Amino acid sequence: PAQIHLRDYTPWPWEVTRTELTFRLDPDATRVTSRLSLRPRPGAAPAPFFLHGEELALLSARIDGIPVSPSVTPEGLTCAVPDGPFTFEAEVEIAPAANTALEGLYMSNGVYATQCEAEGFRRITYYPDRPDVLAPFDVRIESDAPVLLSNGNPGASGPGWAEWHDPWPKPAYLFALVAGDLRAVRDRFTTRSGRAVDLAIWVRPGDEDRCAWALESLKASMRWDEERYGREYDLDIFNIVAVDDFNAGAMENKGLNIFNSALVLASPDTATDSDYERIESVIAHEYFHNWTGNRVTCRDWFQLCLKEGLTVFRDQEFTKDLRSAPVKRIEDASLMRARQFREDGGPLAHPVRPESFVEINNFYTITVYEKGAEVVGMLKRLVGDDAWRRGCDLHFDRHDGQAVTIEDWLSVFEEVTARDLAQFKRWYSQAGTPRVSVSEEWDGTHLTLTFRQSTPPTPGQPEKAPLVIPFAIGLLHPSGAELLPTTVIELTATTETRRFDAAALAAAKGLDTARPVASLNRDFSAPVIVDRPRTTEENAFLLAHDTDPFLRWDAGRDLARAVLCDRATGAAADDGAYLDGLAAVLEDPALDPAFKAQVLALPSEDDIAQTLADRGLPPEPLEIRAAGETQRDRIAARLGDLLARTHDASATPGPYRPDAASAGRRALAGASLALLSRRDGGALARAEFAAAPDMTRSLAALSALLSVGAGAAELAAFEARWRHDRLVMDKWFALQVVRAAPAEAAATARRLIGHPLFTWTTPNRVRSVMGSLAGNAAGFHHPSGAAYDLYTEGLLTLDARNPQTAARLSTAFETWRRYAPDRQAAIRHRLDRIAATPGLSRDLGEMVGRMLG
Ligand code: BAL
Ligand code: ZN
Repeated sequence: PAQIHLRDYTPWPWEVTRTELTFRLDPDATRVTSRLSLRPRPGAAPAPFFLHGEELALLSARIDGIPVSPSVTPEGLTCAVPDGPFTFEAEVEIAPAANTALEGLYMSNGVYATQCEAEGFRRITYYPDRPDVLAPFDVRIESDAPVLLSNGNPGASGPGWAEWHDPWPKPAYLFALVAGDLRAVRDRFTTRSGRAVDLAIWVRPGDEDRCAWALESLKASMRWDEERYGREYDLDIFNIVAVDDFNAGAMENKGLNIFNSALVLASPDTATDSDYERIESVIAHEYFHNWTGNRVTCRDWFQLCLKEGLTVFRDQEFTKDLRSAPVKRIEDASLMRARQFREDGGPLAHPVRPESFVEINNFYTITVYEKGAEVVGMLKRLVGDDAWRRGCDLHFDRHDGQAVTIEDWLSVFEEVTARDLAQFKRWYSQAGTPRVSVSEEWDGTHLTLTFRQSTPPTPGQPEKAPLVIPFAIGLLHPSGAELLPTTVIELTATTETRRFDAAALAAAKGLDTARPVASLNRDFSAPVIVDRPRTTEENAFLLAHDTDPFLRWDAGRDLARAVLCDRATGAAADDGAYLDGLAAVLEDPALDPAFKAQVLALPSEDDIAQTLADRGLPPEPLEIRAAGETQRDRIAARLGDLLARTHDASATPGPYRPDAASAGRRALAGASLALLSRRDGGALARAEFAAAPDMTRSLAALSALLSVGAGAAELAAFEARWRHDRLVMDKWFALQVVRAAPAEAAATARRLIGHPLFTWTTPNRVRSVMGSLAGNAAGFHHPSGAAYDLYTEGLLTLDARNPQTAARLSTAFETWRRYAPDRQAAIRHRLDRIAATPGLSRDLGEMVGRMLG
């Protein structure tokens, strides 16, 4: 299949001044009539008139009302057209019920729904399906379904039909249509300029009582975007629809967001604290796209990070404002290290703005989204809050209604700051995680820090140039006092040196002169690996004294990582400082329970595997699992009484409330319970499960039980109670696989695939088994190879139905080269088998090809 390159971009030679669509809905034979008003783009070079179209049956076509016979291929149609303005009309037939790929128009539980980003619209009708072609849309839907929705504002309607008009020009990827038997939960929002907006969340009958949180989150998002960015909503109505079958989390279609139901529906009985937090942030993310993505969109798909990195950054800011900023920063940094560094260091590494692709769906990645957000965060740090806001205002003013590039985005900041961002732009074009190694020299009064940056080669990019790295540091006196408060150093050259007069800094505080401890990359100010191994003493000191919460957590994490790596490699492990540090954190009444819960969690098995691989030691997943188990036993044995007190003190009596403070207490109670279960065989967890007042505590107790090999009766009781509830059952499927012992993980997953409620057609259910199997590292990599086989079979089964989700899940194999030769050979064998399968999708084919390199 062909590679598409950024360098080949050319604008489309025509403009669409209006798009009119009529849908006559039918599960097996939907008729779509389109009427496009077109005119040549001024100055465009002559080119054949081509419209994208895939899996469409073309029934008729007309130009200016006269029938024509376009030449049709599997990718689209071409046709001779007049030199001046003209109309192109087509009638096509499509079959939504047979669409299991969930791209274009499909059906989920009898409801018609669409997913057009990135290139799904071409499965609906013939169209210039590219983000730089924008048009106002008029849509008419004919169907006996009781609810008929599309983008924009509602127009006329009658029995069996409804019209919608979207005045804001948009690309086809933002088109949406929904039709079915749905119920609305409604509210209203008045914008700061006084415009009344109707809000509605549309759900399946029976789900109405699970919409309150999403509505609250939506109103909070609308208010926040007005206050923080001066951005108001711009239509009379904002609709959100929940559907069960959805490839991703949600989609920001103009005025008609479509969500995976798992990211809308919440009640205390059925959703956990993490679900509540995630719903809040995804509702915000999709809403924020109304300006960053919809009003200002991307010129081409290489610019995806323009809208995604920026919108993730905005949703992160929103969560920080509503909840705990330090805890959110720890969560985001953990995700970067656990998942993005892994992508950036493996065969799938690509720049935040890729330069070529085969299938754009394969580039909705953690690099584009989360590293893209980190790059935006660094830009804000470098230009400062004031210039940041002025630059954003200028971006919105200048580019409203346009499809633009990263160059356009950066140029507004160059303009408001008179700063040259050419070197900064390398963050968008250069893949790989930079390393900053730091060496120290102490002469008795001055501390000299030398920073050396380097970025390892990545596929297609053997050479790397230095980046602009905003590196936040602080200095601490050995007494624990802060000598140098957080200071951002801009690293631009390969090697840079900074000298600090520690004696003067100490004297100013009335302290004696002593070698300070450096606190590096505070607040995770840059998404880099800091190469400056800290001693156990330094980590213990920073965990106890740093003023930067991220660094405190990071120091604790380093202590745990060192102990686990030692255990996993058979070296003598000394966990004294780690256990003392944990005890001090738990005892500290000034610390936020959510922060304590973060410190109490061990690094993931993947984190340890990556750390060992970085040291040139092939990781052994079973040894890593055993190291974690031993360490948890030791924490429970040594801190058991403190954990029991922590657990009891974290109780949240009274009705469930999803606020951050209550959720933090439940997180700490849950983490303590899991460790306490190692002492009491699950007695306390069993009691808590029986009395659990909400899903957060029910699931925490069940998880604790399964972790110690108990919980069979509770698992059965959970299933009996929740069998009818697809979202809760996803948790039931997932937990068993995640918590399965290594030798049993594949068999557990295989058994669940045979469960009557398992289906390959609902991505959430597939992820709950397959994704969870990949997440159980010791089970996935068990030497029997049983999980590799099951996973390979699963990917192939799924690929025949849903290539996009199959391709995403295939990333479970991306780390294969970090393992010992026998395991590498075992995984390679499975990748080869997938690659050799006839009829493999373009999506999965590209991913496997890149992994095999
Ligand atoms: N645009 C795809 C879904 C999202 O990132 O919001
Ligand atoms: Zn997004």
